[in-house]
This record gives sequence, C-alpha cells and structure tokens, in this order.
Amino acid sequence: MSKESVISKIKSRNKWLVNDLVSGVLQGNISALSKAITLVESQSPKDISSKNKLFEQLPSNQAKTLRIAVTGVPGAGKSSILESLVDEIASDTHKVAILAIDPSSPMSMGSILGDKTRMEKLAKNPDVYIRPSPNQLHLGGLSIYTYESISLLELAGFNTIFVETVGVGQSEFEVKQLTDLVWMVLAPGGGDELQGIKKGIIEMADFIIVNKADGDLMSSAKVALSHYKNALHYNQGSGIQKEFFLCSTYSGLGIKDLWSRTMAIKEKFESTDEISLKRIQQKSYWFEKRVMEGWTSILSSNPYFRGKLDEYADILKRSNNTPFFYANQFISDVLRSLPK
Ligand SMILES: Nc1nc2c(ncn2[C@@H]2O[C@H](COP(=O)(O)OP(=O)(O)OP(=O)(O)O)[C@@H](O)[C@H]2O)c(=O)[nH]1
Ligand SMILES: [Mg+2]
Repeated sequence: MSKESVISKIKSRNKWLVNDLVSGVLQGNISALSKAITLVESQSPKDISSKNKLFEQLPSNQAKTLRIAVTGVPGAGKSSILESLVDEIASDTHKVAILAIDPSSPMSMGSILGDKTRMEKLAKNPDVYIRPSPNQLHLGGLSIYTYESISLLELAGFNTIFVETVGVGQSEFEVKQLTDLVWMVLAPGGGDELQGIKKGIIEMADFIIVNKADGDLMSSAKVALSHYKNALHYNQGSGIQKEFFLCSTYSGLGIKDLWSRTMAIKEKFESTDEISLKRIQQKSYWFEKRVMEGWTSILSSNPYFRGKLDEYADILKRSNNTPFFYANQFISDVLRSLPK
C-alpha cells in the first residue's frame, strides 16, 4: 500500500485494520505507530487476536538500534536531561523515540500530562516521538508491553529508544531486561545516603548521573558523586564498566559528555556480539514472563481452580498451620486431580 493511501485511510476513518497498521508502521507513519502501540498495550481480551495478527504480519525486528533506560528517583531530572539532549541528537537520519512510563497511581493522569508539558519543545521535533504510557499497575514502573512497543518503534525506523521510568525497585531489574544501557539519574541528596534506593539497584545501572549540579546544589552534587563512586567502585559486576557523570540541565554541564560516552559504548557494542547476545537472553526472559502471566490468568479464571482455592482458604482460616503448608497441600491436591 502506498504512503498516500495509508494517509488517506487515516483521514477517512478512525478504525484501523491490522493490515493498515502493519504497512503504516513499516512506513514510519506516526498515527499508525501510535494506534499499534495502543493495541499492544490494550488489556482487553477482544484485542488479543488483532495483536497476534499484528506480530504475525510484521517482519522480524533486525534493526541495529540503541535502547537506553533512563531511570532514577522521582524528580531527579530524567525528562529534563532527555529534553536537553534529544533535541540536539535527533535528525532525519537519527530518529529518537521516548517511552515515558508512568506509575499508575491515582495521580497518573496528572503526571502523564506533566511529562508531555515538560517535553513540549521536544514534542514539536519531527524526528522525535514521545509516548507516555501508564504502567497498568504492573509491579515496578514498566508497562507490561514495553518490550513489544520498542519493537514497533524500531520497525518504524527509530534508531535510539529511551525508556524513562521512575525506579525504586523491581523496575530496575526489568528495565535492564529491555535495554542495552541503563542510566540512573540521581539528584544531590544528603550526601551519605542512597536517596532511598537500595544499593543493589544502583549497582544495576551502567551510568550514574548526579543531576542538578548547579548553583547552591553544586557542592552537594560533587559530594554525592564521590559518594557513589566510592560505594560502587569496588563492586564492578560483569559487562560495562560503570561511568559517573555530574550534570546540569540548567547550565548544560556534562550533557555532551554523557552522549559522547554513550556513543563510545555503542561503538564497542557494535564491534562485538554483546548486544545481540543480550537481546537473545532478554527475549527469553519476556517469553517466560508472558507464559507465566498467561498461565496465571488461565488458572485464576478456571472454576475448578477457583473452587479449590476457596476450599483451601476456608481450611486455612480455621487452622493454626501456615499458609506455606497449605499452599503445598493445595498444589499436590490440584496436580493429583489433573488427567494423567
Ligand atoms: N537545579 C536544577 N533543577 C533541575 C535540573 N534539571 C531538572 N531540574 C528540575 O527538577 C524538577 C524535575 O525535573 P524532571 O525533569 O521533570 O524530573 P524527572 O526525573 O523526569 O521527574 P519524574 O518523571 O516526575 O520522576 C523540575 O522542576 C526541573 O526544573 C537541573 O539540572 N538543575
Ligand atoms: Mg519525567
């Protein structure tokens, strides 16, 4: 289908067929891309078959891209860093997408709008695509289908994908399963504490960025940076050597350096199999996760399983034994009743 006919379809009606979505995404059509991501994010059972069709019809994603997670404490300046950097790096040959994942709190609509406004300047750049997504109450700060959304963005021609997520827990582990590089953005805090983030979580990051190094905050930013360096220096895991940055989106300090070090790592990735090996492993992670989620949803809507659960919940209430004991009993009981 030609580009013109795809566009005329968009204008003529709101309803998209999967075929239109496929050709639209492959042509880099933004309306088709947005619709496709909405479909992928849909939790409605009626959309499952369209989702399957969409991925059946799309070619496999072989794009050589860079996926960067931008995570860290709320308000540290993640969106501001992207706003300062992305406008500089995006061009018609280097298209940049930002997936901004919001925590699904009662405030989430406000915060989605907040991010849109914060990135207003970027939103006008034709080489940049910003997509705020609610995380649909998934544990951590990721949307359940962020993996699939990244594939759609890459098939639509985006070369660098940023995933912005507020992270103070499980989401760091998962964001590492989605991206090639993790940036952890921190603000100057008290200096000697890790701003409520567990050390293990900061250790997962590749780049540690202390932002807001300006004005009165400059000296505490320097203290915080050296604190992180000392805390993490002796704890190098495998993979990329951790790097530390002092940044300010107000003065521009460190932003160019952040990008040039990122490009150096990209070159290193390209000279080895590192990214492709990582991505194969990540694919298995998400496959297994989907299977587990699928099983859980089938089981929890199965009347026999639900009935047994209620039966055991009742026994548990009247017993002094532990939930652990009854969980094991329950599993053996259900397994025994499966057809041989
Ligand atoms: N002093 C100073 N303030 C900054 C800097 N960068 C961002 N801010 C301010 O910090 C606040 C939060 O910035 P955001 O970019 O929205 O932070 P964020 O990490 O994306 O926030 P969430 O997405 O809500 O977690 C805003 O009021 C910014 O103006 C900086 O370099 N220096
Ligand atoms: Mg933000």
